[in-house]
Amino acid sequence: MSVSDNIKTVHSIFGIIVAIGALKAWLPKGRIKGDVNNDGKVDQLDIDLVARAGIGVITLTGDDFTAADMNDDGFLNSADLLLIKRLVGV
Ligand SMILES: [Ca+2]
Ligand SMILES: [Ca+2]
Repeated sequence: MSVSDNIKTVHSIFGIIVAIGALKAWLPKGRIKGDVNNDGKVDQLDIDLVARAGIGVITLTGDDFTAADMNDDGFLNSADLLLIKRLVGV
């Protein structure tokens, strides 16, 4: 592999990272990841919301969904519940 091939590889990897960054949903300024009910703190109430959304009892949309989707994979499930529980420390 030549130097120019290496540079091309680096460029394409960078391009993929930029593309992933563009697809990722970003929270508006001031909104905290995990703060699903938007009260300024991440606590048991937010854990309950993620748990209920994860089993389909409630539906989260927009920024609430983005705040709840702890691992940014576009789904709400037990992985997000685990991450928010870790964040809260329970
Ligand atoms: Ca909250
Ligand atoms: Ca998720």
